[in-house]
Amino acid sequence: MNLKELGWNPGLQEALERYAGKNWVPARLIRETIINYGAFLADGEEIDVLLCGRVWHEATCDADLPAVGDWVMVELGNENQAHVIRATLPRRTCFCRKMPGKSSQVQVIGANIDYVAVVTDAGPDFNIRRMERYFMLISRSGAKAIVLVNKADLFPKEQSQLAAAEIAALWDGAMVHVTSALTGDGLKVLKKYLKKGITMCVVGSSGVGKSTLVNQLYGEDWQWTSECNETTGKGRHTTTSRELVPLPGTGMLIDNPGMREIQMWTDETTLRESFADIDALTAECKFSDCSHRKDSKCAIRAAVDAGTLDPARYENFLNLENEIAELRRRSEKRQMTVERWAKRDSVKARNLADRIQLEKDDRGDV
Ligand SMILES: Nc1nc2c(ncn2[C@@H]2O[C@H](COP(=O)(O)OP(=O)(O)OP(=O)(O)O)[C@@H](O)[C@H]2O)c(=O)[nH]1
Ligand SMILES: [Mg+2]
Ligand SMILES: [Zn+2]
Repeated sequence: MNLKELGWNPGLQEALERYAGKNWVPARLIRETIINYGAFLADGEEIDVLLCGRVWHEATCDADLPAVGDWVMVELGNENQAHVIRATLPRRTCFCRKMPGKSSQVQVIGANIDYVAVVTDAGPDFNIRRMERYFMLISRSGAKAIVLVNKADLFPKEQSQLAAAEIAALWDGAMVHVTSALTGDGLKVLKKYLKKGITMCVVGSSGVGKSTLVNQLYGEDWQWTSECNETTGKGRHTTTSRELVPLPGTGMLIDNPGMREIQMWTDETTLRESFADIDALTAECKFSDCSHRKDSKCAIRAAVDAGTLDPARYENFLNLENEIAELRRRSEKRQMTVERWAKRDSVKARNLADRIQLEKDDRGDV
C-alpha cells in the first residue's frame, strides 16, 4: 500500500508543507475507540495513535475532532512511547448526521469519502421517506450517492427492480443497484466505483447486509477488531463501531453500525434544493408567510388535493422543515448558553485581575 492507494491527493500534499520542519508523518484513521484511534501509515502498517491535548482543546465541537477517514499528522513514538496525533489535515468531504437524541451536535460518520452507499432491501427495510433523508445528508457531504437494494435473492426480481426504480426517481444522479451480498450477485458493478484510492462509506439500517457486503468485496471474512463486533441473540454479528477496510488491490470501504435515526444535519437551503418541485409552488401560495399547513389558498396543498403532488412527499417536506427549524432553535440556544458562560467567565477573570491589582496596590508593590 502507498499514500495514493489510501486516498492521498494534491490538496493534502499542499497542506503537508505546513509541517515541513516537523518530524511528523501522515496517516489515515481507520478506527476510533474510546481511548485511541487505529491508523494506516503510508506503507500500510497499522498503528494505534493517541490524540494530543492541543488538537483536542482546539476542537470547538465534536465534529472538529478526528474521525474515521480523516488524515492526520502523527509523531511516531520510540519503542515504549505512544504514537501521537499532532495535527489534522483538511477534509475534502464529510458525511455527517445530527447526533441521535436531543443534542444539536453533529456526528461525523465518515471523512474524505467519495461515495456513500446506502444499503436497503425491497422488503421490510424499504422506506422511500428515509431514503429522501439520506439523499439530503449525502448531498451536503460532498460525496456521491449510491443505493444498493440488497437481499435480491429473497424477493421476486420485479419487486427489487421496482424498489430500485422508485428510489432512482427520487434523486437526480443517484446510482441505484440491485444486489445480493450473500450470493455476490450484482456486486461486480461496485468494482467500477472502487478504484484505487477511492473510499466508500456503507450505511443503512441494522441487518440490511453492510458487513456481509464488505466481506464479499474483501474476498474473505475481514477480521474485525474484537470490540467492533458483537454477537446478538440470533447468532448474528452486529457492528458496534465504524471501521475502514482496505480492499486488496482496489478502494476502501467504511463499515458502520446500523443507524436507527437519521436526523437532519442540514439547512433550509438544502431542503429547498431537494424539494425544488415543492419550493417552486410556494411562489403561488396566497400569503408570503404561508406555512403550507392550514392557511387558505396554499398552492402546495392545492397540488396535493389535485393529485399532482404525492401526499407522502408533502408530509415528509413538512417534517423535515420542522426538524431543521427545531435544530436551528436548539443550536441558537446552545450558542447563547456558551456566550453567557464565556461572558460570566470573562467578568470573573476581570474581577480577579482587579482584585489582584488592588491587593498589589495595598502592598504597595506596583
Ligand atoms: N438472503 C440474504 N441475506 C443477507 C444478504 N446480505 C446479508 N444477509 C444476511 O443478513 C444478516 C445481517 O447481515 P449483516 O451483514 O450483519 O448486516 P449489517 O447491515 O452489517 O448489520 P449491523 O452490523 O447490525 O448494522 C446476516 O444473517 C446476513 O447473512 C443478502 O443479500 N441476502
Ligand atoms: Mg454490520
Ligand atoms: Zn402554502
